[in-house]
Amino acid sequence: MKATAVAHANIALVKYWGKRSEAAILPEAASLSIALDRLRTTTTVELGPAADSLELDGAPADPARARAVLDAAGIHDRARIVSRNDFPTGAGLASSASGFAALATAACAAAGLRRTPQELSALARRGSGSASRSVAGGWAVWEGETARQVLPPEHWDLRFCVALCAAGPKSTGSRDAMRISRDTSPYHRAWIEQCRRDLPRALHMLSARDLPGLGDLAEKNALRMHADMLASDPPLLYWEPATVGCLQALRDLRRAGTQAWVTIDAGPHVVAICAPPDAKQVETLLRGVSGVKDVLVCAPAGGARVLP
Ligand code: 2P0
Repeated sequence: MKATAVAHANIALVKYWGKRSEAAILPEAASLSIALDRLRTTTTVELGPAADSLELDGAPADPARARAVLDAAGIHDRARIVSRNDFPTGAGLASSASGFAALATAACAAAGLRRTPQELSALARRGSGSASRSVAGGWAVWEGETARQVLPPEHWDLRFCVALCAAGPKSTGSRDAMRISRDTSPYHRAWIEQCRRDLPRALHMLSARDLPGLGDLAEKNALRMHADMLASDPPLLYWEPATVGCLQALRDLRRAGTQAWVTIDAGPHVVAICAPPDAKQVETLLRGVSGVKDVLVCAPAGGARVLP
């Protein structure tokens, strides 16, 4: 009645920003991501206590969303859940993706339920949409109810340099923010149509390991998502001065001949995408940008798994 699982956060190159069903957490458009090795969550689930409890990095937290995942799995025993992130917490890094992926995987193992990766992905989605992609790991596509690994992490050894551009948690959570964009942004339909055009092109470039092609597509996809956010009412501005500093530094680096592109999630942090030989140069550059607190250099990782 007790099991531990690990899962990695992921960064999307074609983003998920908009739901066609809020109740079921179904995306309007399919998305593509890569799991990141240094952004890892370890979660232990023990079934049988008198009440649900959740401990996140040593502090008590609300277990309501975790309960939604357990209910969807048909697990009605109460659960003691202990979750730990290997990366700075409260920094606005995507810990819900790795967290719910590890939770769904550990909970089913604790209950003795044998679930396919597709089924686990659909379960994790009930906690957080992007968690469906962290169950799959590697290069993952989330479409509809589940995500699947389209290529393994070994397919392409890239580096993802995560520049931490602010200390605290973000102002508006993704769930509320996505609803605001869908309901108020005049660009939202165009954004969703852009994602539908971007995904097949991104998959083609991924399979060909075309870094300039995929990097350029991912950067434009992220900036267009932020255009949709900025056009929302109230406007969703996630950037800090350091975010813009990183964007400009990388643009200048690229003009000087180094191949590096940028993506940004619903937060201030900048993720630079580059080939392994360029990672040191990119890391050093980002560390020199005013306001950058740290840089985590990540490689592709696999999916969620139960620890022995
Ligand atoms: C993504 N994000 O594709 C996009 C890009 C943020 C920006 O998935 O409401 O925490 O739980 O499904 O998964 C963050 O949203 O939102 C996210 P819910 P989630 O990675």
